[in-house]
Amino acid sequence: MSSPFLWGVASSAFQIEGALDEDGRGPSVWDVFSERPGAVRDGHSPALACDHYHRWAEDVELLDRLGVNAYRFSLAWPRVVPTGRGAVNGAGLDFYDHLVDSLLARGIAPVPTLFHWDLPLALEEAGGWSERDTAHAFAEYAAAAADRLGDRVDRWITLNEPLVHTTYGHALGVHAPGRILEVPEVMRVAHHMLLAHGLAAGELRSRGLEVLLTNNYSPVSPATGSEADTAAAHAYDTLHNRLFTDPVLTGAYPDLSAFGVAEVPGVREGDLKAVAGSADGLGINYYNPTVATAPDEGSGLPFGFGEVAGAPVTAFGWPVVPEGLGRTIDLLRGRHGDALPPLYVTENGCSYEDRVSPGGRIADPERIAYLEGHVAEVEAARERGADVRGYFVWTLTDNFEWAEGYHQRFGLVHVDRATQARTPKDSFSWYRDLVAARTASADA
Ligand code: GBH
Repeated sequence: MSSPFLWGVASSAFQIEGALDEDGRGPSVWDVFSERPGAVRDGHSPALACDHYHRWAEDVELLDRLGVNAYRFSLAWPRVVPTGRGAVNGAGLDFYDHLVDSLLARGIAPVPTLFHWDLPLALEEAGGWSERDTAHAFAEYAAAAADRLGDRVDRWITLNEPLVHTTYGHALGVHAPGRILEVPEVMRVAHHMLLAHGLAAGELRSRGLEVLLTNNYSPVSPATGSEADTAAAHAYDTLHNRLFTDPVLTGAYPDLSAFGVAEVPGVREGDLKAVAGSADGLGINYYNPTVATAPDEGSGLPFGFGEVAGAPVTAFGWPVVPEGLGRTIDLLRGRHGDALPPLYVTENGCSYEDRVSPGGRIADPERIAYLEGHVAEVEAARERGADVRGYFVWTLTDNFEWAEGYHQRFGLVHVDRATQARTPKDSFSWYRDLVAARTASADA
């Protein structure tokens, strides 16, 4: 019997857990970055987040009510290895151990991500992702996590969106660790993250486990047919859709000359071998497509951003274009053919302002329309022959949205910031019904 299509939701440790000082967790880059004045909108603190560390059983109940057969969450590296390298914190692993058991008892497949941006601070203080050692530390942490949970969890995601962590965290400085490096040094960070993925994949596979890498993808069009806009779109595509994908599928970096990089710094003999063929599946995080324009003068980037014409936007200002998800899947298939492993949509979702009605009901028709459109794209792509094996909504509960603090609400479940009360939105019932219908027809 082939395994069933995964219908799930996704979350990440730092965005929901809180309890930053409990049971031996060490500090992460986000703990300190979020305290920098101006780093997080209105100075919102991640200290409590959704208090999931204490309310996880209630959140698993919500998953049960939702009827999903998979849950993507992340392990906090600083809980498992508080100083990044060396001693493993058993109490940190206990938390995920209980979570996994509780999910399995309800027929929900746990899909853990090992790194969703919360690097142990001690590693950052030793140079972070600029240091090759960080990749080795990650592989050791992956091994420790797999040794504890691998008897019950067979599918693992190594990194979440290494591109966002690389660029937002090390080039733009708007995410932790808040560094602003020159382009070649940014590429060194990228390489060490890819190497980390490759080394961790080796550890996981040697234990008989399946390895996924999750990237954010965005299909891009030039604003006009001009040569300059076309070159800009090409550069954006290389960065977003190839930098963290081509080496994993083909063992080679794409041409980075648009970024003034002839050779990626830090690449040693054997590195690309460790990375080539290192994914049994690719995770796609898709939110919106991009329109590229020639860069503004002195921008330092080989592209600028245009408007996605005619599309409504979410509260975050992101255009809503479901077809972009189908386009993304087709782009990867067209580009990589037989080298493309099975695909999983590991994140898809949108933020909207609350509309709490007097009875306490939360109507979010825009979210339902967004998800409906994107699910239809996944199903149409499968009919065209794409091997897509899962779809995960970002996210279960409204949570700490990085530099936006609690301003962007992506949840199927509303969280009252003052009381932590969870209230399922209309989209929760809509998704529950969809999952029930799809899983029933799969059983038939
Ligand atoms: C993901 O990142 C993260 O994995 C997750 O932690 C986060 O909470 C979630 O998405 C929601 O943000 O400028 O209009 O072209 C998302 C990565 C990068 C997707 C920026 C949208 C640009 C929108 N995002 N991107 S736009």
